Formats: sequence, C-alpha cells, structure tokens
Amino acid sequence: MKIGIVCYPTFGGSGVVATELGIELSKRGHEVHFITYKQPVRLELLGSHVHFHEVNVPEYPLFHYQPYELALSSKLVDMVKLHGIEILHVHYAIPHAYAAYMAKKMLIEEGIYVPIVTTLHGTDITLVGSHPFYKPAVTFSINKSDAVTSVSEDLKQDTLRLFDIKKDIDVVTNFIDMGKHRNNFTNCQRSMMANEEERIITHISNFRKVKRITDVVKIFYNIQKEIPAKLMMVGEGPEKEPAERLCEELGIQEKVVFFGNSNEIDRILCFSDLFLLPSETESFGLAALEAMASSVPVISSNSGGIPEVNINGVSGFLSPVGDVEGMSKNALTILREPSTLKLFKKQAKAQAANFDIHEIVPQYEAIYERTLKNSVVI
Ligand code: GMT
Repeated sequence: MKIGIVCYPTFGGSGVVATELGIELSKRGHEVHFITYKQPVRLELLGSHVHFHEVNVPEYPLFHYQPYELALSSKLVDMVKLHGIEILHVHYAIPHAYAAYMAKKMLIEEGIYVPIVTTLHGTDITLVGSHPFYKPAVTFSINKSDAVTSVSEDLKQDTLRLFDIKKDIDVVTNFIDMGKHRNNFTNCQRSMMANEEERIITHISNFRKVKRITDVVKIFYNIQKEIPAKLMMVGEGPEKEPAERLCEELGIQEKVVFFGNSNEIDRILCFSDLFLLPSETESFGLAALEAMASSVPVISSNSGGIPEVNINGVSGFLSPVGDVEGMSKNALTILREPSTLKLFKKQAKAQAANFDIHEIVPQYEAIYERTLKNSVVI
C-alpha cells in the first residue's frame, strides 16, 4: 500500500507513535510518505520506502495567523497525485483530520478518491478538541473520517461522551518494539550518573501542566529522605523552570539532573530503576510503556488510559491523581528491597510485551484494508 502519514513531528507521543508506525509499515513492504512541517524527530532513516515531504507555510505579514491547514491540505493533494498515495492516516484530529478532509474533497473534484484514517491521541480530544472554539470542527472531521481509531478504551469512551460521534471507533493501542529492548545496553554507563547504592528515578515528558511535574519532584523528595537516590528529568516544557526552582527550595538540586529533550531515551531508561508518571490525565501513557519495555517499573496516577497499561501491583503501582504520599510509599515498596525491585522489573517488561509492535501494527493494516474496500464518497 502507499500510505500518507500526517503527524506532529515533535517529541510528543502522537508524533513518536506515527513515526514508529511508518517505519514499521515500510519494513513490512508498504511505501510510506510522511507529510508534515519538519522531519519527525525519530525518523532518522529515509529510504526507498520512507519519504518525507515538508509542508511550508510562507510567512505573510498580513496574516496574524499563518494558515497551516491550508498549506497542509494543498500539500496532501499534490503528494497524493504525485506519488499515487492510496490512503491518508492522520494522527491528531486538530487540524490534521480537518485538513485531510479538505484534501479529500479537492481530490474528488479531480476524480481521485483517498480515504482517511484518523487516530485520536488524547490531548486532541480531552484537552483541546472539546473546547467550544474547536468542537464543531473536530466533531465534523471525526465523523467525516473513513475510519477512526483511539489509543485506549478510555479515550474512546471520552470521545463518545464529549462529541456527537456517528462513527465506530477502533481501539488500537500505542505499541513498542520489544525487539529493540531485548538487547538492552550491557553497559549504559550507569556509574556516570549515580553510585552503586543509589536508586535512579526517571521522568520523561513535555513538562506541560497535565504532567504534574511538581508531584514528580515531591515524590522524589520523599524517596531520597529514605534511601539514596537520584532523579533524571528528561524533556522540555513550561513546567521545567518551576520544577528547577522547587528542587532548589527543597535543597535537592544536587540530586536532580535536568537533561532537556533527548534522543537517548533508551540509554537513560537502561540505567533507571523506577519511572514516575503522576499525570492529571493520559490517554495511554506511551512514556510509561517505553519505561516498562526497558524493565523499569512505573509509579503512576490511575487516570485516563494509564490503568490499561500499568497494572497495579504487577508492573508498578497506581494512585489517585495528586496522592503524592501514596505514590512515594509505593515507590519505596518497590525500591527498598533488591529482590522486590528485581521482581517488578521482570513483571514490567512482561506487561510491556503485550503491546509489542508486531501485534499492533497488523491491526492498522487491517483497518487500512477494510477502509480501502468499504469507503464510499461522503
Ligand atoms: O502527553 C503529551 O503531552 C503528548 C501527547 C501528544 O499529543 O502527542 O500524548 C498523547 O498521545 C500519546 C500517544 O498516543 C499518549 O501516549 C499520551 O498519553 C497522550 N497524552 C495525553 O493524553 C496527555
């Protein structure tokens, strides 16, 4: 199949999922075309089966807002015609599903029919999409998609609750390539980060408010009072500075490393003992799955789709949002005894294996095939 993928090319989970999906589809013999404003961060390898087409939005001073959707829909039309793309898979409803629908309509005028698969990732629904300013356009674009998928059952239910949806929604979860995590680094240079007796706690995100970054710092503060520990903070975002300030106020700045965005997530997870994800909400929590695949147990909140990924008492523990004390206690339960830590590490990895890429990507392929077979002009 010739598949066009539209995504946000940044460090966010939706972009990561879209990129890893495209790479895997290309390995399975499909021709994949990424169409977005920048080469996706995890897309290192462009080959004969993976192409990247940049959407340019020329700056024009008259426009207060540069019209990205317009440029994207025009680019989609051009790329579909030039490369014979058969199906468009858009990740994130805003504005991708909307732009794809416009492209589809323009192509119909030229006698070309390209169905659209829209994948909902969470923030496009729960945090932004349901805002009254966007809701009519988001509802319209979802209903006009030929197929709709969501990354968890919880997000599907949220979507049905918040919007008037007339389409079936297939749940296709986030995934992980367990093969990549099988040969974990034998030497990930742990000794550069911490002493032998120190536990390494890690958090990775885009440091937005929804991630409750100050909870991460407070949980770590409680942990390091009881056992020797270091905290690795990976990512960039608006909550990074307040977190740095809080570390100083609590006098733990020597024990906390702020990495910024990193392309070495695997290496960081390789030397981690525990992952913290106390988010206000997560449609899925890809970062937690990546940690688990690297044998790192997860202390998380129990909101959104997280309980579909992190299993209480197995791959880690879950607590209500904001329960810093409960999360700290659970973290210490895992970290205190080497034998307990070993058991949770093993169980975390086993749970991650349920989301192996080789189980999930065929589900997308089946949806593409079904959509190509069934799609009708709407
Ligand atoms: O978590 C973020 O802030 C990034 C966001 C995104 O839009 O890329 O991630 C969302 O999509 C990921 C991939 O499907 C999910 O694993 C994340 O849980 C989800 N984030 C939220 O729902 C807050």
